[in-house]
Amino acid sequence: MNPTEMTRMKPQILIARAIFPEVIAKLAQHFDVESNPSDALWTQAELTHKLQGRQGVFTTGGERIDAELLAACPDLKICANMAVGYNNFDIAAMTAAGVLGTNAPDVLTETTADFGFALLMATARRMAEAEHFLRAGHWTRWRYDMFAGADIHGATLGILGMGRIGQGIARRGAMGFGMKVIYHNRSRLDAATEAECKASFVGKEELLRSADHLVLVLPYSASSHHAIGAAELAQMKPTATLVNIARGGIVDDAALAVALRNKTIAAAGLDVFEGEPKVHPDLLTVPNVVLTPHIASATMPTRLAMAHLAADNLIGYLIHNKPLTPLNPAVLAL
Ligand code: 8YV
Repeated sequence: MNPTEMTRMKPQILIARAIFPEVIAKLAQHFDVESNPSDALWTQAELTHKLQGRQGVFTTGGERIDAELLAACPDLKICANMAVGYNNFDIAAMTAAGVLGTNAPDVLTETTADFGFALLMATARRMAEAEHFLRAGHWTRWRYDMFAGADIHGATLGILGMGRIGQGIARRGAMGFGMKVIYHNRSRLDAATEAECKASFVGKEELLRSADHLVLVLPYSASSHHAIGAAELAQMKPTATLVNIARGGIVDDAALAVALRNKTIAAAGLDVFEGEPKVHPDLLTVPNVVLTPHIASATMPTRLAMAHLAADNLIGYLIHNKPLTPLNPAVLAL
C-alpha cells in the first residue's frame, strides 16, 4: 500500500476551532484532519456540512451537538469537548444516535479553583472599581472608607455545586483563609470528603441567607437555569458577594444587574454570561461588578492539558476503542 492509500484509510476528524499546533500535529498522526486555523465561527449548517464523512469532532464548548445535527451526520462516532462542562451536547440524542461524548475533567480543577478564588477576592475587595478610579485620574487623596470592601478571611464561604472545582474552592477558603465553608449540592458529599474540605452541607435557603461570599460552580442544565434570580438575590445579605464561574444562564443576569444597582447584594464577579460573548448591557453600567471573559481555566499549561485530553479521547476511541473520559459509556456497549 502506498502512503497516499494509507492516508486515505485514516479516520477523518474535524477540529472545530483553532487549537495548539502540537495537538493538531498529534491528531494528524492518526487522522485525516480538517482544522480551523483562522478560528472561523461556523454556523450550525457549516458545521454540519464540514462533518460529512467524518467520524470525530474536536469541540471546544461552543458547538451545539443536537439531534438535528446528528441525524445529518451519520458517520459521526465521537464528539470530544475541550471543556469539563458539556451543556453544548444533547447527551440523550447522542446516546440514541450511538455517538460518544467526552469531556475534559480534572486537568482544569485547580486552575479553575484558583481563578474562582481570585475573582472572589477581586470582587469583595473592589479591585476593578478601584483600578478604574485610579486610571481615570480620580485618586487625589486618601479617605477612610475609600473602596472599603468585605473581608475574605474568617467570612462564611457558600458554594453552590460541590463537584471537583467546588471542593478546590472550599479547600482554599478553609485552609488558606480560615473561612467557614457551607455548601449545597444535588447530593451530599461523603463524610470523608466533607471533612477534607472542612465544608458543611446546608439547604439552598440557608446557603443564600448565611453566605458572606457565594460561589457558583454547578453544571448548567434545564434544572439549574436561573437558579439565582431576583427571589434568591433578595434572600442574600446586603453585604454579600456573588461569584459565577460556572455557566451563563445559571444567574438571571438582568435580575442581578437590578440587585447590584439597588445594593440588594454588595457586589458580583462574573466570568460567564447568558448568551456570551454578549453581556447584558445593564451589567456594563453598574460599578460593583467584576467582569471577565470566560477565562477561569485559562492558563497555558491547563489549556494545553485540556486540548491533549480531548485529542486523547479521539485517539483513544477511534483508534483503540478506549476513550479516557466518556460521558455516555452506554454507547461503548452498543
Ligand atoms: C472552557 C469551561 O474553556 O471547561 C469548561 O467547562 O467552561 C472552560 O474551561 C470553555 O468551556 C470553552 O468554551
